[in-house]
Amino acid sequence: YSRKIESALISVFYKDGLAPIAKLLHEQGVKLYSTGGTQTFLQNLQLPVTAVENLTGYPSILGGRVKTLHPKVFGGILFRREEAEDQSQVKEYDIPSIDLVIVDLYPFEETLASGAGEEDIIEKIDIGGISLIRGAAKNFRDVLIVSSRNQYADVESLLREKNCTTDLADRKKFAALAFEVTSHYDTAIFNYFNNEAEIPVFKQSLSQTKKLRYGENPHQAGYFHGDLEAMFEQLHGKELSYNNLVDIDAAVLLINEFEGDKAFAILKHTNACGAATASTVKEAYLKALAADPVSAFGGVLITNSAVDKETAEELNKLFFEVLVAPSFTEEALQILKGKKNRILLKRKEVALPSVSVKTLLNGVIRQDIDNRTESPADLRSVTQREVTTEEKDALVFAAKIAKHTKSNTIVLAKKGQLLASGVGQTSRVDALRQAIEKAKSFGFDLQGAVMASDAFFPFPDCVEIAHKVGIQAIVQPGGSVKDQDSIDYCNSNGLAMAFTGIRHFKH
Ligand code: 93A
Repeated sequence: YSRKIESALISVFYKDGLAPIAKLLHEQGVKLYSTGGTQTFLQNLQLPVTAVENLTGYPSILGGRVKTLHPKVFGGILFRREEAEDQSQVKEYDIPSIDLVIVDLYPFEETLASGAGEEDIIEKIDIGGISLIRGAAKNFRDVLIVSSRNQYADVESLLREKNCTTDLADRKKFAALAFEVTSHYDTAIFNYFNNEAEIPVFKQSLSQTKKLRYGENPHQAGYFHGDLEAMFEQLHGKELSYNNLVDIDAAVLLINEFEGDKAFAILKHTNACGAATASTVKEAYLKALAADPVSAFGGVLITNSAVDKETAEELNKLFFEVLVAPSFTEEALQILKGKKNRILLKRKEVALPSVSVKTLLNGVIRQDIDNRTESPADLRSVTQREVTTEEKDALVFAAKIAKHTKSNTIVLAKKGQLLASGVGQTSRVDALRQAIEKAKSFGFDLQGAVMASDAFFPFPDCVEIAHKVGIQAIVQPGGSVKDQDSIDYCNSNGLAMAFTGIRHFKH
């Protein structure tokens, strides 16, 4: 299966690096066919070359869209050299043999990356070139394919060494490389067309990069890709850090749950250590702070209402990292600007993405944002004692916080106030124990408190423990095979429990 190359078709987008191999072919007596720009390039090297138009009898037409797509070209590449019928047909139609094809495709990906418009991008979808590659690779028994300028050096030394003769293994190796090139090329085109797979936030994010002082820790480099100024106006304080951004994101998503109520939340490491609703922002803040004044130190604070002077005076007593609010009164700003580093962000009204993305293994996972929020109507009483209207409000409040707390979580609350939560525990019982202990340590009486869980109770242990500390109403998604055990316990002890049917894992 040794083959001597007698003729070659060369059609390359980028001409650099082509000269040595073209000269070698000429020296070895190989007849050269070529397309427009490549032909000019070869002629400038003083190499004799036949225009592919002379072969086909057609000029390059449709602005170059059709230049090599012709039976004389593809017949010359694809005919089986040892098949009698193929031989007689190429003779009949006067099709010359093409033993080597060198193609470097239109740069589709490069054009796309350059930010070119759709028309330019579409024109860079190579049709003839990719067909030449596929045809020559398919006929590797007889034809050698060079499918990228990256292969010039290898192929040149091969041809030099063997005086333009190749054996089957060489040709098959280059055929494999060719299909790698074509599949990569078509995948890029597919990705461009496949809007489903597009990540709109990503597209926008890639356009702006901000180097952060560091990542999660000082020995990690950190960057933010996106437009922070579209989201916030920084009114005061030091530069936002990586961890600030992570917490602010969690804070924004949490506070968005409390539309309509004046709400305040304090976050540490993405979890709320305080959250409350009230008739004034000051009251909401004080209720949020009361849940855990220890954790609030250095926290990220957020409210959905204007920060006024009275609230600012209270806030000023706390050391905190960041405060996010839709607006600040002048007097409030005067007070809060008293501390140099304190970051004050005025939040603008912008829509948030509907997907979240995170790197994982050697890829990226993407999901829809968890945009299901419980309302009183979602709560379905499953116990003999139905949850009261007042309990419903407290349960919905607690469920909203549970949704934004790291799993496994249990949230304990009284109407409009987070009392304590267990966060990121490996069992739900641990989360509940943590929450109870914490609430008690900050002086809360859990009599009449309510409990929310991010996921179902696999056993009745949680309701038992909750009951023992005075919790009266419970909300959870439901769906465990042992749901009935928890329901039975509630029924025997006068507790009310509601199912939502909506699980809120957060990892
Ligand atoms: O527009 S095409 O898809 N139509 C063709 O028939 C065709 N034949 C070769 N593009 C075609 N090519 C490509 O032209 C090659 O893949 C190469 O990238 C380029 C070389 O054109 P020129 O020699 O005119 O610079």
